[in-house]
Order: sequence, then structure tokens, then C-alpha cells
Amino acid sequence: MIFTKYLLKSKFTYLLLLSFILISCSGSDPNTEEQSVCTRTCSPGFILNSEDCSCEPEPCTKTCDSGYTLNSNSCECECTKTCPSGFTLNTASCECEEDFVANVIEVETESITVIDDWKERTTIADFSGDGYIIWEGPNQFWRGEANIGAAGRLTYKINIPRAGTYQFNWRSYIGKVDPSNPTTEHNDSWLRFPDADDFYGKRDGSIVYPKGSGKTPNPAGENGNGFFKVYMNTGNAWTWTTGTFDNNFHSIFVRFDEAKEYTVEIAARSDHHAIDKFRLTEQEPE
Ligand SMILES: [Ca+2]
Ligand SMILES: [Ca+2]
Repeated sequence: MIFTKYLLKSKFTYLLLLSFILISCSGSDPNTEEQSVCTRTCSPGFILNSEDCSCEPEPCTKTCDSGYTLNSNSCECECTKTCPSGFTLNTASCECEEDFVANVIEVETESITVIDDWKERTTIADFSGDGYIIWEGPNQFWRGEANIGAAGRLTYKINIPRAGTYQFNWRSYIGKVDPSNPTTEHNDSWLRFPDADDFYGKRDGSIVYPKGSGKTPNPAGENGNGFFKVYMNTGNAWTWTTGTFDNNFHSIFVRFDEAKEYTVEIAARSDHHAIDKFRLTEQEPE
């Protein structure tokens, strides 16, 4: 009897406990209520996760053009192009740009038949080609502007492969030493580009044109008829140093606006100025 009584009491307790749990669970939970009315606004690029009411980055679904790779963190297309040899990547434009390779035109002065008192010689060592040319006639300076470039005018034809600006240099030698002026005599000849689009001397920001070109300023020293007096001041050696403007050395530049044949004129000025060859070196466009 005692056992039965205990069992009944125990069953009652169990039911009471069960009822209590059921009542508790059917009641509303204030936390759950708050989550279900999440009205958060997310910044651009983020979307609302309604489950935990958080803003999450939008999934990146961008497609990138060829040469670009998707950075999934930033969702940006980044330039990862690889350029072929001879090209360099411009990271700003993501374009492969062809590397500048200068065209160089070199002409042996003895490649034409010389006239007047120009002679083709091989006496001075270390020339290239078949020899060099040297003016063995009288000096052709300070004879009046009308005579500039008139005597011993040699004409060379050159093929310019690409329009642009080229630096002019000749390889020359003082073929006779004046003891009192060893590097300022027998050191120059006349030069003109009659059909080029521009022909000038340049030193830093200073640009000069030959008299007769119609352009100014003109250099100090003799010049005229579109000719520059072109000189160097090296003794006992061939040198590529080539410039104009007395006591204010300006290098020589020529602009050709088309890829075609142009004319170079070299005329006699100082006797025994020897010229082995000349060169035009294309300048990289600025
Ligand atoms: Ca001179
Ligand atoms: Ca030569």
C-alpha cells in the first residue's frame, strides 16, 4: 500500500512538471520576436542576412575582360596582362606598348663620287668603309653669305624609315694641325638638309636655325643659305662630336615628317677637314 501511494504521488509530480514545461514553451520569447522584424539597412555592396540580421558583402559575380583577373576580395578586375618581348605594359591603360628602338641611318661619305677638291683618302688610320673624304682645296669661309655652301657641295640621298626627329653626327678628323690653333682650324664643314621639315641646333632649351631658313634665332659664327657651320674640337682622333654655334656647342637635329627619301648636303669650308661617315639617330618621341 505504501508503495502504491508513493507511485501515485510520483505520477502526480511528473504530470505537474510536464504541464509546467509545456506552459513555459508555449509562451513568447522576446528575443525571437526582435529578430523576426530586422529592418537594418546595409551600405552599398552589402546585403542583409535576415537569419542573423547582419550585413554581408554582396557575392562577387563580375566577369573580367581578357588580360584582367578578378580580385575576389575587392571584386575588382585587375590588369595582369603579359606583354610579348619588345613590348612593355602600361599599367595605367593596361595596354602593351611597343618599346622604342631607334632607327639609325649610317652613310659612308666616300660612297658617292666626290667633286671639286674633295678627295677620297685612306691615309688617316681607323676609317670605316673604303676611306674618308677630305677637302684639299682652299678654305671656304668668310667669302660672303652668297657663297656659303657653294663650293664642293656633295649631295647624299638617305631613306628615312619612320617619320620623326633624328640627331645628326658625322665622324670627322682634323686632317692638318695648325700649331697655334690645333683644335679650331681644319675642323669644320658646311651642312644643310634642303628638304627636311626642320633643321636646327639644340642645347638644353636653346634652339637655333641657320640663316636663310627663314627662322630665328640664328647661332653665333658664320652661317647662311640654310647651312650650318658644323664643327668639333678634338685633335688627333676621329670623333662623333658634331655641333654648331661658336663657343656655345649646340647638337644638330633634323625632323622628317614622312618616311621617305631626303637629301643631305655637305659642302667645303675648312681645308683638310676629313669626314669618314655620318649618322642619323632617331630620337624617342616625347
Ligand atoms: Ca674652324
Ligand atoms: Ca668612310
